[in-house]
Amino acid sequence: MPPFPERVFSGVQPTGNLHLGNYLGAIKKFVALQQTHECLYCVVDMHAITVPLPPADLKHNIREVTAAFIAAGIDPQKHIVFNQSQVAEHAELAWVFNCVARMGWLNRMTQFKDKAGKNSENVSVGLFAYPALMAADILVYRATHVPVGEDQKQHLELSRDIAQKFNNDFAASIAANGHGDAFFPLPEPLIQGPATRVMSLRDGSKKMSKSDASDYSRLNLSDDADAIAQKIRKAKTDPEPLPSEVAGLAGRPEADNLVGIYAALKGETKERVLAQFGGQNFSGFKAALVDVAVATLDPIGTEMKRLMRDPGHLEGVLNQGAARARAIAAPVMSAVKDILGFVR
Ligand code: AQP
Repeated sequence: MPPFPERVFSGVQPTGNLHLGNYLGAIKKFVALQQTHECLYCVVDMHAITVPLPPADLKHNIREVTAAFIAAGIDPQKHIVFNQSQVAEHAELAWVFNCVARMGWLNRMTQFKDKAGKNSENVSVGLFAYPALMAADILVYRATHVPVGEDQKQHLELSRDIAQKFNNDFAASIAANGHGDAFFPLPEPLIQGPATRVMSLRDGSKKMSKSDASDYSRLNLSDDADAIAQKIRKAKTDPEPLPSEVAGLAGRPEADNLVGIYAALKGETKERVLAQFGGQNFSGFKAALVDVAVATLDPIGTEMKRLMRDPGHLEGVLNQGAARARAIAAPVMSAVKDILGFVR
């Protein structure tokens, strides 16, 4: 396989209620990677319509994710910030990948099973095919690195499988068209740190999620300082004091979650957090957690609200980003068509 130049791609769905899990699992890493990589950050609006979403909400949410990216520290001048539906090559390559991916592969996706639940006959075909579109999002830029939360690990593995199968199935044509022995890189997930899977504040066995009916289950990026403090104070815990070592968090999912959140917000390890707070009860620890959560989230929320008052500016960012994204995606898609044997 040729050495593909390093390029980062990741996306966030505009499905409302952006939360601390999205921030720690993804957006915070997006910001850091800007220092070392060429990055594309995408508001994946075509993924958002795999479930019913009123058009006015979708429009608001697209602007809100864009605002969150910028407020968190993504620089849309240096890197590319855009929405997926403005770059038609995502959908074009997704169709090709629908024809490369196998039913059995998609049938194994746990996120589809979780989201479809008992209703699998009645959900959209798009929800089932979602991981093939995600593979296209990444590979239409031949991106090599993808920062995501733990919940996306299986989808990333599927993206690698699709890239590998395309490279194998069309090996002769890839070589004949001058692309050597592989056309797509096998993208690497970037999933590290103490908060790759932030859990609900109400139930340490459930992922913090936009769609949880309880607003107390998550810290929204748009929450003000009072809401953050109240939600952390009410967060579920257990009666024991905090342990002094990470091993002592086993079987204590709520304690583990809060320690992981604190560590991620402070840029520390869980070991160091427990060296400081081990033996203390939750009330003191929660007060410290409120301070660090407010210090991180309140400025982001305030800046998001300011940016949301100027939708024209946000749309300008997306339009400009889409033009730059298209300039990368179009030649890749043309090459894919040649490799497949389409006449153009
Ligand atoms: N709880 C989480 N902990 C760590 N990372 C998380 N991510 C999501 N939830 C957590 C990461 O955030 C990025 C964007 O996620 P998404 O919007 O594309 O989709 P999602 O994973 O479906 O997010 P939600 O919040 O859980 O939404 P619903 O409720 O609709 O299912 C991804 O990198 C994801 O890993």
